[in-house]
Amino acid sequence: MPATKFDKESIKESIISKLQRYNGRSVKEASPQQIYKAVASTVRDQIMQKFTVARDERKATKSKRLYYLSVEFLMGRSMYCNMLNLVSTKEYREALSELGISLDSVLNEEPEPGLGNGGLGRLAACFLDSLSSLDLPAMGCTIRYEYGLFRQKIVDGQQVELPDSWLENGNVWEIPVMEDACEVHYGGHVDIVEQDGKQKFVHRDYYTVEAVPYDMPIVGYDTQTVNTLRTWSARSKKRIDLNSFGQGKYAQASEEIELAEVISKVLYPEDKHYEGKMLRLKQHYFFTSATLQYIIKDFKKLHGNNFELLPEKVCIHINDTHPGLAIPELMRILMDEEGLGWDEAAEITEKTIAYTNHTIMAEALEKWPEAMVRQQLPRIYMILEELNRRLCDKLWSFFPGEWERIGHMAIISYGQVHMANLCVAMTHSTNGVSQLHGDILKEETFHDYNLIMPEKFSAITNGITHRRWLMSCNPELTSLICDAIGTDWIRQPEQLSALRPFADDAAFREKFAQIKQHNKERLVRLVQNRQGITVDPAFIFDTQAKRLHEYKRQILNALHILVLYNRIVTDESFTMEPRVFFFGAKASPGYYRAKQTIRLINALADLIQKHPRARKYLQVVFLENYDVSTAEVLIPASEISEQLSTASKEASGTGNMKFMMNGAVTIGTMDGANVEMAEQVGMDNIYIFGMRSDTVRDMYRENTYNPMTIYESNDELRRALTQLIDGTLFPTNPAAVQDLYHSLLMGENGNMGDPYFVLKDFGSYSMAQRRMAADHKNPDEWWKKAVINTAMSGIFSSDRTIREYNERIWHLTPLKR
Ligand code: 26Q
Repeated sequence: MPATKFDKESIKESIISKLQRYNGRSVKEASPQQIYKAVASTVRDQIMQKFTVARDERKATKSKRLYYLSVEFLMGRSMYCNMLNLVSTKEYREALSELGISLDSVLNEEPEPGLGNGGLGRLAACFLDSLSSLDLPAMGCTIRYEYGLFRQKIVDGQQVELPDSWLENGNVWEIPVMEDACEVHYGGHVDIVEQDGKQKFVHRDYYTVEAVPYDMPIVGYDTQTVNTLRTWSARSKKRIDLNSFGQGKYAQASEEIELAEVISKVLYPEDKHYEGKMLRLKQHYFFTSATLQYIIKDFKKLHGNNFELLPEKVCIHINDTHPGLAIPELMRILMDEEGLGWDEAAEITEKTIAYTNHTIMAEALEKWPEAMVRQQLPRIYMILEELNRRLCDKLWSFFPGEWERIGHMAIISYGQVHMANLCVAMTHSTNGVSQLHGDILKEETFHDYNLIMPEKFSAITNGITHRRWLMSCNPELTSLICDAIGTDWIRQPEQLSALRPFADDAAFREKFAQIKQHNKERLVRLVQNRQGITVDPAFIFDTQAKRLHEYKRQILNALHILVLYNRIVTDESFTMEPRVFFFGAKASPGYYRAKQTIRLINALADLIQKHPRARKYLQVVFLENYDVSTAEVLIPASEISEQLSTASKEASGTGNMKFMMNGAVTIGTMDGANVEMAEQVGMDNIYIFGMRSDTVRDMYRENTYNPMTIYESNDELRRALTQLIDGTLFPTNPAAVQDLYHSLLMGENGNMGDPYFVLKDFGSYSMAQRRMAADHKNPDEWWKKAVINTAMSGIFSSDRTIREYNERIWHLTPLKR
């Protein structure tokens, strides 16, 4: 079949004809949603043409394929990035404009799939974009949550959560694949029976949930490769039948249906906080088991039963421990369904699966009560037990008699299944997400494993797709860059460094600053339309946008703003360049201190707004419902990027890279990827403050830190802290954030106060702010820094990250272009 063209005229025809056929409307009569759907399905037609070619190519060449398993994929909207990757933005823009439709208004009709909480989920999405753009065969696998991350509203200064029903109007980008539906089994018991002189394990009396896959195409930039994001939806095998209705069994049948379908109902909103919830365990097993069954089915189609070939033809990457049940599930399929022996199955499993760790925070480590796993997944539990027995035997030979050490390294100990230990012990690769994080994994988190299997450990620094986070969200800067250095950087983002000499070019800096101004005006319009808040685009735009967490220290920023406020209010001679502080952050609904921090930021915004002199110099804006689409407007408009985590706590950070790429200058700690950003731009072009990671770790060990000594010696800080509870911020309810206040000063249950060293780092932060404010007064120097930040951001493209994963771990061969 000859390929259909997608030039301007055929795009117009397609849109008109779809509106006619689906809606019986002309362009003029159609609703914005109808127009969105007609445009989106035109883009989809264009993608599908490539999709079939790519699928046939993979089948014909029997190329190795990566399966990237992640409980979150925070994709953001698809339409514009798809047009961009199809190299067709110009054609669509013109076609729509000739039909009298504005592209931007069409783009805003797309609901954002919020199938993730934060960094880990967004990283998975960036990886898919890079995999396709580098022609590497891959499939992303996850859960098709009916409700993604909650939508955030701010009511009376406080966060309120609303459901996110993103599928309400359907999803143009997905296709159900009924022939790949499969069953996932829970509960019941395992019988051991003899068959042909061999032991067989038979799972009985289980209950079944059906897994139905929906595939979403992932186009690469100007390539033939189209990969897939596969999302699994849970369905009951039971259908309501009219007989049961007649027999009065209707209620029971519908209860059973609901029980099954609840598995893919909603994304858990806890970011880095583990709780042993049974439904969550079922979710993890649900998509992992369905994916593994599909992997083996596809493998057998291409390669028959030659399972030694599996590690050569398949790699399974698990994004943190959440899909770690892939390990016993692969063992189960290979042994119970394909008849392999234990040793063979274990060897294949280890060679096929690789693992990335994303956090060292103790409260995020995934552990499951042993009894829960035994009851819900009896066969998986048996395999885990045997894996643990053999592992402990091996550990004993390294550490004879050291029970405690072995207990710490075991898969099952102290009544719990330790997913991180399972992943390190049973995969061939464990990697961290920045150099510093990789070192901490080796020296602390997995210290003893590193002693006996050092070859497994590596660090590959995270990255972001420059297609979404520069080309799509900042088109003006993109054309300025192309005018200056050509277009090679689009395929080889490290070549952005060719821009560096332009930092000394006054005319270039002028244009760079002008583009920032336009992006600031775009954000001003968004804030005005969405929240009715007026922002002056002449102010400096300073942003901290990320999940709300104590270790990320939004409160350090807030306390500093309060100190600035006090200087303005008490000293009539004090002036500063006017600055607006943007915050974007969702708090987990059950995380009390995080919610109090949101309350504090909003109270601070009010306090400043009410003071006639303060509001000339300061403004605080809390952006409601920070999501990918908001980030795409906020980041290009920001001049200062706040990256304040307590050193050692932020494994990498990826928001930091997005700001850098868009020419914001960072103020931050030596944590995560900030360290490598500082290496790239040099200390003159970043504002580094605070304790270093090793000092933080020493302080925890010594356990002698006392925030009260700082409280007593720093007058400005003490005053700001006092204002949290003396009615300055909350005149009618002075105790509103009392718990937060106490957490900064007093320890509890034997823990020290201020566990994230907010007071300890305050002085240093404040000095860095002073230096930055002084430097900003010199525009030539400032814009030079900004340009250098963009120029040196190329190595933080996820294309570089994916190339490294591929060279060191996956060894995939690119498909032919
Ligand atoms: C685990 C078990 C049970 C319940 C919840 C969880 C859970 C959920 C989410 C554990 C961790 C997360 C999220 C982790 C995360 O987003 N980590 C971030 O990963 C980014 C990509 O590597 C890094 O850049 C960030 O530094 C890191 O915080």
